[in-house]
Amino acid sequence: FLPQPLTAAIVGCPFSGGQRRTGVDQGPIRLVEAGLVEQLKGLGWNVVFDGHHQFEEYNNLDDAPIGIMKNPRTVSQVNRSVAGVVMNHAKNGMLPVTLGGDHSLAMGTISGSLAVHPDACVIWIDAHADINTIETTDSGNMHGMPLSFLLGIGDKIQEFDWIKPVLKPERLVYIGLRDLDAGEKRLLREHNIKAFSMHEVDKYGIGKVVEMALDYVNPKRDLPIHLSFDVDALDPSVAPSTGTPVRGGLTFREGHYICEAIHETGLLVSLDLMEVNPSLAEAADADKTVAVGCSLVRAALGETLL
Ligand code: B3U
Ligand code: MN
Ligand code: MN
Repeated sequence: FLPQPLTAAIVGCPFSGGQRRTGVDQGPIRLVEAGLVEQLKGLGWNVVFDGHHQFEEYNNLDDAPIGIMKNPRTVSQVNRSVAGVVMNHAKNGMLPVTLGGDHSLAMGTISGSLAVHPDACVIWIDAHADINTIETTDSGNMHGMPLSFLLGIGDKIQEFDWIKPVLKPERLVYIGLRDLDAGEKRLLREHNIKAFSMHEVDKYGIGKVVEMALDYVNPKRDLPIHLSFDVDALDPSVAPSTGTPVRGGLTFREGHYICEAIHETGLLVSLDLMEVNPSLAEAADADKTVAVGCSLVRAALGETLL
């Protein structure tokens, strides 16, 4: 789906308004400082660094909660802008690599990439399902909600009118889940959404799980793929510096295997790496999390072990 020569557009999104903890806005800055742009060039990609988007015009919105959703107007407007940026890169034949920032940003990245690749499937790697609606959310944090907007599930909220329900439930698959709210479990069942939790990773092994996930969402291996990788899918021993770590996660190799296997399909058109928060841990743990973030992106863009 991508023209040669292959070009990646790195979109820095230092945005933290979809959750409570500061510092996740430093994620993209640290990933780029660690040399991600050069590393991808080293793999043979042309790389356009699109800068760190500041979203200044949305910093001082009058933004009272809607229901218990926090910063709703800011989250909405930031994502509207991200959607435009990602869409333009995709239209220009590039592979957008969006660096978060919190995972509410997927409202924008997926809206943008599916505007250009309407039959793309979404592979969502996360400890969490991020599918809460205004009715089900307990925290009000919008990084736990992006998929409900993209799927068009839950009460319509005027402030988010611009988000079209571009994602069909049968085009979404999860890997790595292990911390779902009761309401989210119900939504997955009601909408028949395919998920491979850590239980299935343990049972079948990561190789089989990725194959089953692709068989479900991309049976003929002919649809574009948007990969949305929340670094908290990894075990906290591997990626400690993230806002909501949950024990029992993917190993270093399991996380990389997912990225490598998706690269091998040749179908990847858009990638998110989200929730790297370098301020939450000792410096060494932050460095470790930034380094693993860079290496996941390299694996998804073709780095091999041999
Ligand atoms: N499901 C919970 C917790 C959560 C979701 N995403 C993260 N945490 N990172 C919620 O707040 O919606
Ligand atoms: Mn997430
Ligand atoms: Mn998560």
